[in-house]
Amino acid sequence: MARESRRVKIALAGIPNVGKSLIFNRLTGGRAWVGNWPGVTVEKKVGTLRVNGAEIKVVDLPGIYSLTAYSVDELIARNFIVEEKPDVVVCIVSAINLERSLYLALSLLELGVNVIIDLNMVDLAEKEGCRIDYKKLESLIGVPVVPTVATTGQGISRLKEAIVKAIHEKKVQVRIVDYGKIVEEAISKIEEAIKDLAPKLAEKYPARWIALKLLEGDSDIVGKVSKLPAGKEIIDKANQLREVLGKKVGDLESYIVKQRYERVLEIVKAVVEKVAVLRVSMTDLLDSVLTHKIVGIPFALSAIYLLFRFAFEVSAPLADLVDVAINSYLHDLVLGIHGLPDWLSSFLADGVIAGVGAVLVFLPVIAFFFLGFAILEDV
Ligand SMILES: Nc1nc2c(ncn2[C@@H]2O[C@H](COP(=O)(O)OP(=O)(O)OP(=O)(O)O)[C@@H](O)[C@H]2O)c(=O)[nH]1
Ligand SMILES: [Mg+2]
Repeated sequence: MARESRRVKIALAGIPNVGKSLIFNRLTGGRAWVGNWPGVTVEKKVGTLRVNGAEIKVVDLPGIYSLTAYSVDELIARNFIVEEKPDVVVCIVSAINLERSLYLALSLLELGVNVIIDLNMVDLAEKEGCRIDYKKLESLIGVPVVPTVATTGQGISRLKEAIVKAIHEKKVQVRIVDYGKIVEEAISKIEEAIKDLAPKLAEKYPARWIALKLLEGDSDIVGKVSKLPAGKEIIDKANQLREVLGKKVGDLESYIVKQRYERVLEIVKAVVEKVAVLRVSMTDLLDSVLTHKIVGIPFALSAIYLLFRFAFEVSAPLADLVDVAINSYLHDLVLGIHGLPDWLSSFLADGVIAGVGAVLVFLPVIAFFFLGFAILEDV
């Protein structure tokens, strides 16, 4: 009876900046109780999702990258999941940071969580020329995947439906990563010891997860197991195996992280499709018309015509000035010099000055022509 009256509860998990707050608001209508997680000053937000007449408690977990014991936020998230056992954890995955997001998703699955994936920011991924085959992702990790755009609300109603469905159809995928034969054998041995010697612990956590954490040397879990009556036996066994494995694969914690990451990369490679970005700018459009081998001809002829008109018309006052200065003023000045023989003044005025003047008159035209040409070239 008590179990039946227990309020259904879901949690939102995700790496920082994945759109968790926006999704929380979209699910709860933005109304939230805000406080702190017990004993720490990390903000805790709780709201209510109302769907199909049901009221579901929504808890916002801190933004985290994995579920280690190294950070307070990660410990908060995993302790909440283990102690409070939310019916569903919505893991918000960033479509533009799939690797880090999926690392967290796999860590949640290994913890035996009933996960659904909210593949958020699909709009940004598409803009970057990246499409994610979410159906394939779904089949590879064995849990539902719902694409969303938190900023516009796209996909949110399907996310709500998926949450309701997942509450009734628990899917667990603790063996999502294969750690290789020798490590898997060690995991199985520790798992058996846990199930035999600490059955209560195995009810709370998946035994495989505890085994993994003992092999990784997770301080929180080592501490918890040590406190149990049969804890020492389990820890001794794990340490023995750690030592043997350490000689074969090197540092076990790094090895385990690396294997998990390789699985993530395998999944990412299988689901990400790079698509050409169709981003036609105004410049591209104009270029394609203006440089077309047939359509471009009238544009080229018009441009040359305008260039000539620009050169002649803009330079006309300057050319006139040069003409007046040389062909009239200078010409008359030389002719007016007293004492010069007629043949010499005529040679200078009508020959040298008129000749140079005829060329100089064109100088402004040429200068403006090149100016116009330079402008055209830059455009
Ligand atoms: N284009 C686009 N932007 C998004 C989407 N989801 C979130 N954002 C933007 O991403 C930024 C982070 O969103 P938040 O909701 O604050 O993310 P968060 O996970 O709560 O971030 P932290 O609490 O800081 O870790 C904001 O600027 C959002 O507008 C999405 O689907 N599409
Ligand atoms: Mg936030």
